[in-house]
Amino acid sequence: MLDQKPNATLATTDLTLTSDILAPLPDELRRHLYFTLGHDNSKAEPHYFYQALAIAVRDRVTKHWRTTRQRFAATEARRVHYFSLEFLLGRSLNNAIQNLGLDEDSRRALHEYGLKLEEIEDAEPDAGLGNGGLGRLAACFLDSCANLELPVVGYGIRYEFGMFHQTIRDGRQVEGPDHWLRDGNPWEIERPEDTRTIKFYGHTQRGLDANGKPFSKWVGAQDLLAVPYDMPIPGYKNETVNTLRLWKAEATDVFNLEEFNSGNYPDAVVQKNTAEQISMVLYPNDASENGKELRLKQQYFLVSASLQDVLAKWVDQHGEDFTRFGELNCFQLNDTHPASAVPELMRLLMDEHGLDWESAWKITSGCMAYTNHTLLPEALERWSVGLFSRLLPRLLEIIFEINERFLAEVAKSHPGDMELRRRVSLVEEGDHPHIRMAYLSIVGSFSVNGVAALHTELLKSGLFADFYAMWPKKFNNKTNGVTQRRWLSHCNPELRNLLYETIGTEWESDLEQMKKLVPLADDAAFQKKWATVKQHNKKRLADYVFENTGVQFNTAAMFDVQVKRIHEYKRQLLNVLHVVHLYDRIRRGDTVGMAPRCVLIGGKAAPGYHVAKLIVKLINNVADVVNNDPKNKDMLKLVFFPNYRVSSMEIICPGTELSEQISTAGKEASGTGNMKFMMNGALTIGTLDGANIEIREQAGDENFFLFGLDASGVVEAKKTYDPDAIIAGDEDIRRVMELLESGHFNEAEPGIFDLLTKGLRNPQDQWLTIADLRSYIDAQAEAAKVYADQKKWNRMSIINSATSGWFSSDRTINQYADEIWKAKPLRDKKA
Ligand code: T68
Repeated sequence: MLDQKPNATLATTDLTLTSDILAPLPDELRRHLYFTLGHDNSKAEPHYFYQALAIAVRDRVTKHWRTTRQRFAATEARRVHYFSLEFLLGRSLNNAIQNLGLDEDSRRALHEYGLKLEEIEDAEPDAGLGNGGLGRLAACFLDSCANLELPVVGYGIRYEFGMFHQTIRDGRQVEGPDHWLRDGNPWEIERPEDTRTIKFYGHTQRGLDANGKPFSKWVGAQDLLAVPYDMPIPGYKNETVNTLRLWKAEATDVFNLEEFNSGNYPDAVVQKNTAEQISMVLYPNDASENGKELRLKQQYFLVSASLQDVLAKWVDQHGEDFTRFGELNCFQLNDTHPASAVPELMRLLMDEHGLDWESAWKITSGCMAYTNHTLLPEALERWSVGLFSRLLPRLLEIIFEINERFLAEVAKSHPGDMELRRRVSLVEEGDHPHIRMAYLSIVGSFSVNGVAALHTELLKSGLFADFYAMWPKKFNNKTNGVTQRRWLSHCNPELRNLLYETIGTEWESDLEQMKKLVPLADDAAFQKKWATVKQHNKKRLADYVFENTGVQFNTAAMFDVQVKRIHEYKRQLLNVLHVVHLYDRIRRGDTVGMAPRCVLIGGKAAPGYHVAKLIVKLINNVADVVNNDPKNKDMLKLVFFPNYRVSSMEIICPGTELSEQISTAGKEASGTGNMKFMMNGALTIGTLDGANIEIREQAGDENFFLFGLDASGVVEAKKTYDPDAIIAGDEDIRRVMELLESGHFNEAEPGIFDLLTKGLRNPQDQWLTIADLRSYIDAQAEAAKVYADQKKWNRMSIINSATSGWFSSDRTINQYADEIWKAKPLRDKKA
């Protein structure tokens, strides 16, 4: 441990300084409204109040941000750098208010203007810098790292346009731009002094150095700049504020003087635009790679800027001695998107810092760790060798050498096994050879993890079996989690208060404390309070649904919700088939045992994913018919919720009673929405897939509505799958298909859903929707039966919340820190 004295003194002086400058929050709000923003009366739009309050709160965050940096700088602990192309943060104001304990002050400050905190918070645009689970996981992880006081920095891209804005026109998804930075972002601070230069294109040049050793140099490249913007990540009431560093791309010269002097003004500015394209927009594909040059540029841009950042700080502190670099740094790669970190760190260590291959490899492969998030083959990244050699010629050279050395090792350990060498090669041979980014990540890392127990087992036995056989110790599981600060405490204030009065406040930092609710599951008085909270949250959700869709939900009905990206494997179609089945029963007057239901489906489809977009259209068409059928007297409602995002989940999840987690077994790596619903007391209807399995283990089999084939059942069933036979043999299913195929839901547009119905009947249908439908309908009927017995339902609901402790991202991050990162929390020794 270094001597902390000089820094401690500095920190104290600074603290006094900043707390002297900051006036009480109401005064700060007024000051920012007047001086910073130029408004001084209560008629200013909520947006200005949001800005003023955000700046006032941010100033208070800044104080701890500075002391956290100093604290980290003063110790020699292992640093973790979390590399991710996505951070789906959502809103920041409430998070900061909550974590700094400024709720009352903020309310008081706004009260003077007759305003409510909730209205003001609504003016903040979501930071939608991610597609779905993977990006939101990164955001939950940062929250937990700050809560646990771990020295972790997030590195990402400051996309000018985040996840697209979804509207529904004639039942179809229409994409619009998400210009979230238009009104400025009070949560970021530009740090131009840490700008880095990034290279693209050019070629390599080989030669011999003064000692006769061969070297290769990257020459003739085009340069552009990476400018960092830092966002504060406040820990929960612990005076720790970590950093998320997001890079913006800029041209080296905003203005090309040569072009200008030759009279070509427009071309002189073009360079700026080409450079800035790199951080312009988030790719909206959540589960398929698309091979676009700009995407590879984004990946390398993030990786190179971040690694240079870490190395520059290292050199500042340690000079050119890298002996302990591997021991004191760890890079966690969020999927393969930042996988070029492996060859890039090699390049920087060798070409910029003079290390030899062996030393550079020892460091690199000792400090990279890779998380896999998918088993879907279409999502596995492969980059064409041609593109790589044009864009990143020196990196390709390094990848080839990594591969050569790796295959030589394989040849030694498995002499004569050419087939194995072909299978594990980082280069997929063929007319158009490709680099396999997952294999590059495995070979270049000391740790490879999946995100739920089943997922990790499937990686080991399937996708990565050859590598598992070679390096069994590299592979480990880290079941995902979510932060209870946002996904329970913040989004469900009534439940939070009930928990405060019942089990205290410790659960906010230790979710296992929820277990204390178990003995209360059958307590009539507690059940009543529990049910009242849920009822209020359902009312809030019903109002929200009405505002956004014009459809009125009956709060006495069961709220049945599926929100997530639209994808065939997630089987929103299965959900629709069940709704059609209920509708069919209502039309036939067969409503015995049926619970009134309001079904909500929401999520975005990748703009180029035709089938997913057609599913959105089907949901909307079915909703239209069902909601307007005179026979359906409030027994059944269906809505498609538009523009589903982090801030809508904050209202949707507390009001949900039944959580739909119905993917084809073996396809959903983990799921994290399932965990948020569980915490908030929803019951899950689900398959044995991803983290559902662990949810059922924690809650107990009797508190989970299970249906469908398991992962091995899916593999088996595919061999003899005959959906036509199943349809013909089951009267309910036959009627559902009949309604769909007769054009009942698309009278004005005949045939538009044929692709979907034909897909369902296709024996090659990968998602086995028809195979699971009977079992799903039965499990839904069971859920309806239990719902009629509210005492039983409430008991199950309480048990679900009470046993959700395992799904806190604090638990997940503790496991990453102990088992992968070997990182320790830096406790503030308050003098
Ligand atoms: C999700 N993956 C998994 N990918 O589907 C989900 N992909 O089961 C898991 O819970 C979650 O990751 C967290 O581990 C994604 O969300 C993407 O968003 C994505 C984005 C770009 C390219 C590929």
